[in-house]
Amino acid sequence: MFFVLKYVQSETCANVPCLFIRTMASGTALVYDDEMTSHKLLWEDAICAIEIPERLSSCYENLKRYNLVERCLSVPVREGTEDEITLVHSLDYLEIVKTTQKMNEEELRKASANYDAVFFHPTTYRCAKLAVGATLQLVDAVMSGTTRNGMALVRPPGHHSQRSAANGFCVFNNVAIAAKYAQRKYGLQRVLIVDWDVHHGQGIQYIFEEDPSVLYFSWHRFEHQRYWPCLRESNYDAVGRGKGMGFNINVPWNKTGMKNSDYLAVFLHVLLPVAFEFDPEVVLVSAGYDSGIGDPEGQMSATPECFAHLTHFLMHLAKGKLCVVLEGGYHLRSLSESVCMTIKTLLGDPLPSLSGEMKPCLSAVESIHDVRAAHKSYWKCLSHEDLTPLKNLSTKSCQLEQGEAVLTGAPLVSQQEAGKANSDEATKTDKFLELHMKEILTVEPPVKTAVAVPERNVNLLPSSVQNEKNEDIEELNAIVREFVKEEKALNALGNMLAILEKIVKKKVTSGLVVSQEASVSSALALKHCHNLRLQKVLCIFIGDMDMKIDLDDGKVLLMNICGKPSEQANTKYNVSLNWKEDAEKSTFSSALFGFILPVAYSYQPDLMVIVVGSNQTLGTNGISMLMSLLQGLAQSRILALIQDTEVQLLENITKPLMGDITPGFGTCTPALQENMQMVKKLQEQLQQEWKMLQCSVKVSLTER
Ligand code: Q9C
Ligand code: ZN
Repeated sequence: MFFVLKYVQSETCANVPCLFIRTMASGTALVYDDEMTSHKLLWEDAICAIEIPERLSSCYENLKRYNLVERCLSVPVREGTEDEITLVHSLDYLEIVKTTQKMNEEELRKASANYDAVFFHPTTYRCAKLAVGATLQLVDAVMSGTTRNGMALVRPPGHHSQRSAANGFCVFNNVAIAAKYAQRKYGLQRVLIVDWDVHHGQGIQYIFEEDPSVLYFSWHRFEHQRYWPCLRESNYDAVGRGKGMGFNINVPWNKTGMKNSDYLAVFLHVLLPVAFEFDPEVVLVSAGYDSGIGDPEGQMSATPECFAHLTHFLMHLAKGKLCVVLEGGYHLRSLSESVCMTIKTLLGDPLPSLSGEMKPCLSAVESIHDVRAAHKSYWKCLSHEDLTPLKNLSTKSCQLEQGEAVLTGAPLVSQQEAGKANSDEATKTDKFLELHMKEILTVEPPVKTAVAVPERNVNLLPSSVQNEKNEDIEELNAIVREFVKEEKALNALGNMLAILEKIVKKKVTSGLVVSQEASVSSALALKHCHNLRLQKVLCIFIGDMDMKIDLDDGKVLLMNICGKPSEQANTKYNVSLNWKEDAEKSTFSSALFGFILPVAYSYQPDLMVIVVGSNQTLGTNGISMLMSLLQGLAQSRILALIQDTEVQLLENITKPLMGDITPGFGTCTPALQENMQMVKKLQEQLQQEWKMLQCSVKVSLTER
């Protein structure tokens, strides 16, 4: 690696204090009551046997083990009222469920048999009311501003239940009721429901199918309609009906074994662009963890930290108002670790890096392609794509042949054999997770953000700052001297290196430096990263970059986002995004989700250096959004360098660094045509190098 500086310009040396900012208090509600463990299966039933009380208690135990319970605001449960339940369900159905309280086992069996995959217990009615009430308590805590976000751990789950029917372990539709309740009580116009359970929440789909005020997203194991509940309307072409067209998004998984990169690809290329365009006022998650590794139902491979990343993305919508509600999840260890990752993320802890190969599988890319094609005419963010659905839906692969048996994916072996194979599988996952969690959960730095800014800019920083002295500044100044041969900027650059070392030594998570010459500072920072033997550094330079970096060894990936087109051709490790300033102040989300994040996640950096130079073209919103969403990478290790002429952006950069997620990004008007074209061209150029860019099958089919 080798740097050429075009020029080195020096200014007077400002007195640069080094300040430290501690983590801000976070507000995460936890709604839980062990009374919801009383609902249980009283007879033998192979299908329902997995929905056990320990699903709830093991989550809570694991939260205690990680000291997460004490960090949350404990919110008591209550019963959902009849008025609340009938926001979604018929009175007749409510009365039927009510009658199960007084039934004997024989009667309970009979009542259960009226529905598909459901069991009633004498306490089911009470628990189902608590599950509704717990969810509404969470909505109240978040909507009233008592907490920023939170999670409700509930049983029975809700997303399969329908207006007049229980279904798939679900009695009352907790999340659907919550959406209606939030709209009524808080006058909301737009609610987003994200259903990451591995099953299709057909109950939620039916309830909001014609309602454009509720955007419902679900991914689900589908296997060309062979997987339960085997519904035609679970496919990607069910986009909503009437006024609700475009507001129902189904992503069918046609293969099992979907992994972190497949889930990430769907978020980046389908959910997030649409969700940011929709601009919800609250986000509700139907959080089933049967989409996680080891689950006997889902048969997928997503590891617990994947749920941290999914949560993190959603925390940036709706000014952070995020309510996560438990649905399925049947491998106890996988479920409870994933729940802990979700709550840690809600609390604002740095995220573990997403593990595994960052390349979506062909089947996932096909599903993504189909969903994007199906929704192209409803969402501006997809409208520029030249997408046609891959298959004519009337063809064989998507429909069951007449008389064809419905297979659930289980091999044709005896129940006993299958049971043994399942428990072997479960033990294997237990062992894997034991090790995996030790690997990904590293000790967190005691300080969140270190700052070096000139005295005159301190007032631009949030108030909770703390002074700290730099040791070893002389030693570092020697390195600076070697690099710039100038005395004036010595202390400023020395301080920058001190902060960089603190990040690498995990004494702080991130750093912020105001610099007189951003190009010089960043070149020096990258050189020092090299000295410190960092393997992968992602450098995003925003604005005019007055340095030339010769990169070829993959240790630095440079993206320059600027208004002027670059004369240099793009290469794998040196990319120029020519982003034109936009009078409409349109968001930058097409570049962010369509290019920057896919490339960054493909690269999996150990550290990020984010530089804001002069003439940046992203605007304050664009910069905030970029800084916020990059926090999911490199365990939030970011060194931010800001040209001193751009200090008005200090707040937009510092707040995301500190994990302050409250600012909204505003409405997402479509980007300029030329910006859209630029992103598309880059995607095409680099999708063989950075596989997370792949979201369409036309180019990649043969070359993969
Ligand atoms: N052959 C939830 O995860 N499986 N419900 C039925 C029939 C039912 C899942 C299999 C799975 C229900 C909330
Ligand atoms: Zn499920």
